[in-house]
Amino acid sequence: MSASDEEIHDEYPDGSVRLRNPNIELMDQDILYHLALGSGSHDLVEMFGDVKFVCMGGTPKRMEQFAYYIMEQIGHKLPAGTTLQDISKYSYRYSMYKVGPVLSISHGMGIPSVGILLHEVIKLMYHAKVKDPIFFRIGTCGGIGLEGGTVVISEEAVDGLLRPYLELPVLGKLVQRTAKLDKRLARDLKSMAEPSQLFETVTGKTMCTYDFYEGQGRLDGAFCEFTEQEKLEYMEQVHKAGVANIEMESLSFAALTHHAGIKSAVVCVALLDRLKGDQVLAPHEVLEEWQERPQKLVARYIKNYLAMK
Ligand code: R2B
Ligand code: URA
Repeated sequence: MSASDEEIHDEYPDGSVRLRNPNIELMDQDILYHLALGSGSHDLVEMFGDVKFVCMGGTPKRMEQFAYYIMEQIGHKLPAGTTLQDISKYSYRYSMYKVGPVLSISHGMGIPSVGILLHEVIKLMYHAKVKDPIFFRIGTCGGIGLEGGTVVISEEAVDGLLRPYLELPVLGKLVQRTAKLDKRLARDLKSMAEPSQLFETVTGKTMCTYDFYEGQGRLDGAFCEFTEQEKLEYMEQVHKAGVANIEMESLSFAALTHHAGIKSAVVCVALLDRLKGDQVLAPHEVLEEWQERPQKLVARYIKNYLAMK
């Protein structure tokens, strides 16, 4: 199906998650291997039926911190005598925490890692009969012409050739999936950024690459076969095309959520300005505080949403 055909069949009217795979219904059970869950071994409706928000970020630690933070923000109380558990602990791949209607999951680094996770989390939503979930990626990035600490809300994801779709070889042919994010969600998130806040929040296109070093035009990898001048010309070129930041998951995140009919947004904090350098030089404590910024914005959105219910 081409990208334009896809737009026509965009929404599922009842809000259910679209699997687009007739095989799953016919299987006795579906093992979500990398989550250490299964439709036969777990009551997924009972465990996850009340989920509304799925928040993903790179590292297990950050997503555990986010789980505690959102718990405090939405005033969620765990059942007496229980503590927060990593539901996917025995996958030894990803970490997943559930705080009321919020799932907080680590996705690792790069398109392959987030892609595998998304297949399984989308199926999880389907098995759990969740309606209209909203997915967020809260992460880090390199800014282009932006100071470290600036928060970027993605309007659209593009690849290293500025193409707005994910391209994946399937059975020897290239399949293209539009990498669309929800415009309204991005706008609503932007409106959550208070002018009084001590950091800047901007919107722009996000360039998603397959590599942190050469793929992002860094001069400091183990290999570099271009000059600083060539790097800067490329950065200026993508900047002019509307790219505000560079990271490694948004293309798959946008493409797979859109394909499943799920609203999604990407909110990342810039760790450095790529026009000024390549190395992440900010001290550990500063990086820690910066990484809380996308969490704060998304938590505010979730809190507001729940307050209006
Ligand atoms: C941002 O940070 C990671 C690379 O350091 C990668 O996962 C990304 O998108
Ligand atoms: N993550 C990236 O992918 N690139 C950066 O420059 C910083 C964080």
